[in-house]
Amino acid sequence: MENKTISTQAFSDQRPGTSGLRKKVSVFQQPHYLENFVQATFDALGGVKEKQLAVGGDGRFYNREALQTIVRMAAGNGLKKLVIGRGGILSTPAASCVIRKYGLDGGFILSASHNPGGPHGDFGIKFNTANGGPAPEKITEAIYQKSLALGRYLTIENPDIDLDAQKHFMVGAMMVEIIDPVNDYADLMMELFDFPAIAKLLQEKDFAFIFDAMHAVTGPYAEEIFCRRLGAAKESLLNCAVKPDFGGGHPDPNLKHAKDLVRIMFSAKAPTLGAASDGDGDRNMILGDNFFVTPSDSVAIIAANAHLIKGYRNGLKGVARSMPTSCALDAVAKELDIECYETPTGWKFFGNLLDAGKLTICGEESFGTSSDHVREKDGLWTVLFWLNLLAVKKISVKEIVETHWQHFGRNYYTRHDYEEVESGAANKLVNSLRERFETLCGAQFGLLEITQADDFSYLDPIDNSLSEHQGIRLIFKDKSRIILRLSGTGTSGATLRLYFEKVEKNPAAMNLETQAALAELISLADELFAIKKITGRSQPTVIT
Ligand code: G16
Repeated sequence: MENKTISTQAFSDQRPGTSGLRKKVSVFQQPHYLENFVQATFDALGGVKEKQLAVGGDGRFYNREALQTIVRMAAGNGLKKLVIGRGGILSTPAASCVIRKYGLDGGFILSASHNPGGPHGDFGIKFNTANGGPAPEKITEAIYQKSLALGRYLTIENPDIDLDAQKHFMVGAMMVEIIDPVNDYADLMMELFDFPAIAKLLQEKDFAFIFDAMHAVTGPYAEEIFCRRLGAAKESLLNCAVKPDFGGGHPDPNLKHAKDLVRIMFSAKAPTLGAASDGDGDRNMILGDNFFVTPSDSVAIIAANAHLIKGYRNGLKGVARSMPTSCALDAVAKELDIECYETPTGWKFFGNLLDAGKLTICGEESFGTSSDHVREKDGLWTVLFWLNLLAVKKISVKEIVETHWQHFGRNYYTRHDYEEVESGAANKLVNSLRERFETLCGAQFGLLEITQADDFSYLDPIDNSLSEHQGIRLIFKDKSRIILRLSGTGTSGATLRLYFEKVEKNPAAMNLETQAALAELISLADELFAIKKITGRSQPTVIT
């Protein structure tokens, strides 16, 4: 087994986005592209000699090939030990769990999350640190800087390893351990939730549950947790075979892409709870019988009811949401008399607060919720939380949400995405708004008065790092908000995200259709941002 130093040329486009480096598969298949990023990461860590890392992915196309490359490079760089999920599989929350449980120095997760897979789809790689969470900006920036100057990478000559048997072996001087990708994570879930109560609920005649794994990574996790450990019927699970192209689907658990589940949940014989998860298992969608739970409400309801759930009986240290997420969580924090932190979009921004013991629950509008049990958002954790809550409350999902609104008020909320917009046009739109903050502040449009127009920036209270330009905010006198930002996870052109929120405290006005309730704000945004004129688009691509 010969150590090799391979000469390479730097690529200029390896700056990680909101969550790791995501590109078309064909970009990753270019000679040296993946190798350069992996070497830049090792170099940014100051080398990996004596370190122990994990690696696994969401099973998408190129997962196994990339993993073999990482094995050879890890050995070539002198890594002490590499822990691999059997079959190359580790969901994002399971990777976080494994890194924490075994005290590893970090790990690679091979995933482009909810982006489509297959040879013409997307691939991605992200690095998580020893706390199990996404590398913070100072590390991702260091990786990028290393990638710009890279002239060589280290590897060894070694045949592909067998990824499918659970065992220990050596690759050169590096120890490899292939672990069951599901067990550690499933054990952790059993510590947090009342499995006997959920198992009992699943057997009740008038209760039905359905989970859609969307042919992505949560299939084997769902089979182990819901069927083997909780006794759910096999028929409760949809699309559990992990497929490299996600069965041709788009593994994003929202009303547009989780089609099979949505059809069932919005039918005459809908089950009590329906849920779906994304490519790498960190996102979730929660549906009741003919009812959609908006993710911003889900995290608020989770926080408000956490004291009823085994792992959270001792109360919450604090909560956090990303800036575009609705302020429903803030109302809960106020009543619980705990801090609610507002961070930029990206799970990595919760990491410091979680590590400092300031937070228990956090969530984002982008279908992400989790707690301090790992350092990633966690799709199945959220589904188990809702199952456990239903077992305690014995009312429907809709009743849980409506009771919450009656108590805390309803934050009407929607996100409009304009995908694959020409990048120049998207930047023009954002920049022209930035130039108008002064005139917008104080402007009146009908009954709507803008009291704040700015660009969100975040000073991390733990390490004092400053993150600027994290989204444009128009905040109105009645606390309504319009937020505009560019996505950091797309792979073609730019994705414009517009977020609309209106707070309703009048119990008699809480049952409007969401788009109708927000219609005034939506048409104001059309007018103020000149979306059609600048981008040529008259409709959003996706509404959630
Ligand atoms: C990632 C991040 C999330 C973020 C989401 C959307 O999720 O982990 O924190 O909210 O992207 O980001 P953007 O609006 O920039 O596209 P995932 O599930 O794609 O890893």
